[in-house]
Amino acid sequence: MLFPIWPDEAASGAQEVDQIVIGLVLMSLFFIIVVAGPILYFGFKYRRSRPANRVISHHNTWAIEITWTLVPLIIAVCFFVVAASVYFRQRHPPADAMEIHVIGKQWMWKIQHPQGKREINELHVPVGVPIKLLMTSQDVIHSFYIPAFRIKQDVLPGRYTSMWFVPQKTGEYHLFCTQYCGEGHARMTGKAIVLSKADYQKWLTSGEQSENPAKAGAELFRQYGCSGCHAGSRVVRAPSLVGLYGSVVPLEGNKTTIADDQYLRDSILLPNSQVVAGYEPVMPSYQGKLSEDALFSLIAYLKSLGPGAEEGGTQPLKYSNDMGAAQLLPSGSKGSAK
Ligand SMILES: [Cu+2]
Repeated sequence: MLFPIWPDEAASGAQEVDQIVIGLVLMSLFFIIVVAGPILYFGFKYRRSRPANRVISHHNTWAIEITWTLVPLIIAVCFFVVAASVYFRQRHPPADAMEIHVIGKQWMWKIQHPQGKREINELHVPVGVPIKLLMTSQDVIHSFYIPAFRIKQDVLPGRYTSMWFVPQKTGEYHLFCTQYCGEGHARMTGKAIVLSKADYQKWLTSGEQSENPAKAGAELFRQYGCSGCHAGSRVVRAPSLVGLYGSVVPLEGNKTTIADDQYLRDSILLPNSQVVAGYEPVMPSYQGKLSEDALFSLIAYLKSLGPGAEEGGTQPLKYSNDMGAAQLLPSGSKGSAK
């Protein structure tokens, strides 16, 4: 069993995180010595039994006071700037990152790759490719943590959270849930497996295959009657969903919002919470009717409806249906980038 004191640095950003941690420990050690050292020294020097000059000094001490205020301040601000820039980078995935869906539940991790392949408690990823995890929980709060990648993010019911990384070293690494989520919490572990690009392609096409999420979503879109209002021969006036993802949506009351994953999710489950300007709040809620999995698929389908795609899916859609596995890899991929 792997139990390293200091886990591998197996992903982008891991080194920077370690440098910050080491820097903070060294800085703390320095100040412990600077503060505790003189305490011990003066404690010894001026202890009651020793002859010492105990006359109170009236020297001007402003220089030393300014120094011990400014020096720690400058050090702290430097740490803040460096750590904030690392944090900022870790919060903003590149646009071409490969998106993998993660659903936490008591007590396992269900994972689906963009090509459709599913796995449980294992996360296979290709080395050197930016990976974005889009995560949610179907019951309580969990937290997805891969120590070797130095990333951790809470996984919440009713909400999407995400994180991203570039795996940099092939191998197997621990995967933990780090929020106490019930009796089986300690068993909610798994493995992150970093493969070479070729091995990842091989792994993707091996074993049981599932439909890719966008394609499954297109079927759900028809099955649940979404297309009745949002596409084709509309019976009810509803906004078109083509090119919606990532766009700015005008809302009632002169407000706007960005059509991100959370917006699409809320629009399906809580349609009256954000009504598009100029439309009636007539859409029924699908709360309780769609699994987290189905929601991911529907949203993947909506994302695939880029500008210029056929509405309603009567034509081959712009989603990467039947895409060659090679096209899943952003680097070197010739697939149609957005
Ligand atoms: Cu958990």
